[in-house]
Amino acid sequence: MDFDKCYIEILQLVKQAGSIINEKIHQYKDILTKSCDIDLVTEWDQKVEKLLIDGILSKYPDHKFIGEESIAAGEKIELTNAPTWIIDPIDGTMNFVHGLPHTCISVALLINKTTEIGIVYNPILNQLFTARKGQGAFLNGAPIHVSNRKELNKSLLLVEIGTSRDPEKVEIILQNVKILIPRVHGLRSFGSAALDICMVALGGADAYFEFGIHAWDIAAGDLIVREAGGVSIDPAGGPFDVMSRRILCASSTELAQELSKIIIQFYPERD
Ligand code: LIP
Repeated sequence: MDFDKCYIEILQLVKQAGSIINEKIHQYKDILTKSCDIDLVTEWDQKVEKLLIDGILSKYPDHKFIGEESIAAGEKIELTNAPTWIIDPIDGTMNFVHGLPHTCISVALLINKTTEIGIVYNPILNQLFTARKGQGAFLNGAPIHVSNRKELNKSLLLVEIGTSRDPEKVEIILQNVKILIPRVHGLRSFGSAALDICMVALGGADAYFEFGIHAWDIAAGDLIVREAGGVSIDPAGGPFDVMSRRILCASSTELAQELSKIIIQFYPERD
């Protein structure tokens, strides 16, 4: 497979998809719900995903997909060794619905379960984060690097509330906020896992963790943060598993491990 060619093709498709998001973010949208009444989806999530999948299939008819909206529509989730595109057409859908310009497209290509290409694109703020395995991470073509911070007490952390209102999960989120407030410089919550990870890759935040996210929210970001010199692990300290619905990424192994030891864990049901 010609990765250079494939990378250029997917970038073109992502830019095309981005112009739809740019055009629609401040317009009226038909809103549907998924797992609960605040798990939102718009017609544009579905249309952007279709544009990306149709575009990829026209060049690579045997490639597989794990796409947020196709899965919501009942397709099976299966990560095999085959070339697989993991796609979130709009990550930060709630932000998109409200017109908050912190929303993005997230696309990753995995082959033999290893991520080769990761792209996260916020078309509203014109932030294109890209990475290819072994080639570094970039924002709009310029190399980016994590902060290298090692100490939790000097760190700025990203945490998310998410859309689950399961009382046990909500309680764990609140307890973790309580545990962390006295131990860190600050906590922030932007509403997009993919962009949170890119902020760690950029060195603008030092760590991010979340329970209950999906492969499509984190697959591209995982490669971007690692190529920027950071780490992704399981929030309990073990190896990262893109299908586990859990992630902790940080600017250094020391920070990731320190954080993993003090947070209360939550294990969501797997997809
Ligand atoms: C969102 C994630 C975010 C999480 C939300 C939601 P979506 O993805 O990026 O981190 O807190 O619950 O899952 O649904 O906008 O693609």
